[in-house]
Amino acid sequence: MGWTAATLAGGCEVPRTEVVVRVDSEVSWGAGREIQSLVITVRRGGAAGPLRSARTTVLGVEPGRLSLPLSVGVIAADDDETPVWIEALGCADPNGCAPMAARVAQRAVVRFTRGQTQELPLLLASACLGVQCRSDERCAPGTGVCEPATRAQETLRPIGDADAAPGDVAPATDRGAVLDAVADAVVDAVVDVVAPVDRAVSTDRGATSDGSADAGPRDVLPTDTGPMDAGRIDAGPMDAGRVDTGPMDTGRIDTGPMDTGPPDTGPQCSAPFVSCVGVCVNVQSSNAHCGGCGRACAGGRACVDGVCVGGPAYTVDTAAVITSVDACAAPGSTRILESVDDAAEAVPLPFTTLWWGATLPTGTPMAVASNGVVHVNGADGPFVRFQAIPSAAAPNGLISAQWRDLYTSPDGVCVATVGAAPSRRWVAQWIDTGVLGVTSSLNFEVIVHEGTGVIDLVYDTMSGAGDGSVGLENPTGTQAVGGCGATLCTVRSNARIRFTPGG
Ligand SMILES: [Ca+2]
Ligand SMILES: [Ca+2]
Repeated sequence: MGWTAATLAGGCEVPRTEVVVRVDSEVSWGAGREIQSLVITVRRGGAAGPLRSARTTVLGVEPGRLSLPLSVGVIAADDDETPVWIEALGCADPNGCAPMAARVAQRAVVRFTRGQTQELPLLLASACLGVQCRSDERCAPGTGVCEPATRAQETLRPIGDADAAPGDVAPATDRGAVLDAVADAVVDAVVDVVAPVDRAVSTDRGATSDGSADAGPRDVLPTDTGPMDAGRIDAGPMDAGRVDTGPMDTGRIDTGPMDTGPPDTGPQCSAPFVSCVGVCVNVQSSNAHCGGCGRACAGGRACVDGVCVGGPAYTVDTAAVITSVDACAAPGSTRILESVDDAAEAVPLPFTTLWWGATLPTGTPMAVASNGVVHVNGADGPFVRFQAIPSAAAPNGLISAQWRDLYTSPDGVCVATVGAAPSRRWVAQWIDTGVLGVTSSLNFEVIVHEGTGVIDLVYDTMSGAGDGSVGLENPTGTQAVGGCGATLCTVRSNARIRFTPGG
């Protein structure tokens, strides 16, 4: 830390090899909001590499909390050849969270460019809410699809090169939050230097007065003296959002005409960004605020040009009264997947129904998997242990009751068709299924209704259940509808979830 502090105080004229991580969020943040804390972890090399730093930051506009966007400098260590793995978790808990419990996460694996300071945007995108990517994957902010975290390299760009701005990402004009940091001091530095009461504006001033070594010409522009706020215009909507978010702004000298607008009632955002619960949100593309604040796209539909499209939406009802079916005792029942780990067996659907807006014809193979999921139009064979939904990675088109690494008991899974046409139900019932490595007994069933496309998930005893993927994934893996307010959750015993098409 001594070295770091000296650098900050004295300024350093030597070009640094550095990545400035700029964490921002489309999801509402702050006390009582969807994201209450941020966990930033930096590792050397990759997801399994040595830990450089990990720090939880409480978010909010109140004293003692920090605002977004938040920038963290990561300086190359002795060897700048080794990439760094960076993870930002948005947590519902103010005390931080584990990756599996994060409301939204973003990751990057990037390489340094020697002698250059580059900015890395890490956006906690609304499209990524509830999306669980692997630790070596990032969530594409526009689509919510998991992809290799190394793709983040394409989003890096040199700081100070305004023309390089792709337009949707704000340049780092607010260098005040950009901190020197070495090795384990990385995130510590954020907390040490950005004092809790410092917020956007005062932080910017700090940078100027610090004479921060690498502050380019744009950095020394006074923040708010010009009527047009010219020094910040190219900072993009998310930067604009920082200007007027809280009480610290009252000390600003805001005499320009552009500042006579709504006084401190929320961020001033440039179209198509709109201030929703204190954050500038692109209402043309935000799934949580589509066409206006709070207008969420249901059922895995996507926000395109301010309208929810895709679908069809499924209505999710967790209060439906659904009677479980004893599939093992039903006439014509078959028992499959006895005492297996990662396997699937395809069973033909005995009737026609609907599936994501299309007809699912009689005879469609329903691949029942030991890992608590049915792959619609799937095949026999080994089966993937776990994936978040949606994920464009195969398999796609899933009814996920409790998808995780399970193994079946000697009782296996019973499959049966009950009732009479045109109201038959196809049932797959897992009996006393175990979670690998956990004392557990999971009993649950998937029920597909004839004709209507209604799908029920019915749970009996779920002893030892942990988080699993729960919900429906569409046939291309681009959309999912979660069964428990999310697509990843721990299901309680006796829960009922009904998915009805066309919600
Ligand atoms: Ca398994
Ligand atoms: Ca998939």
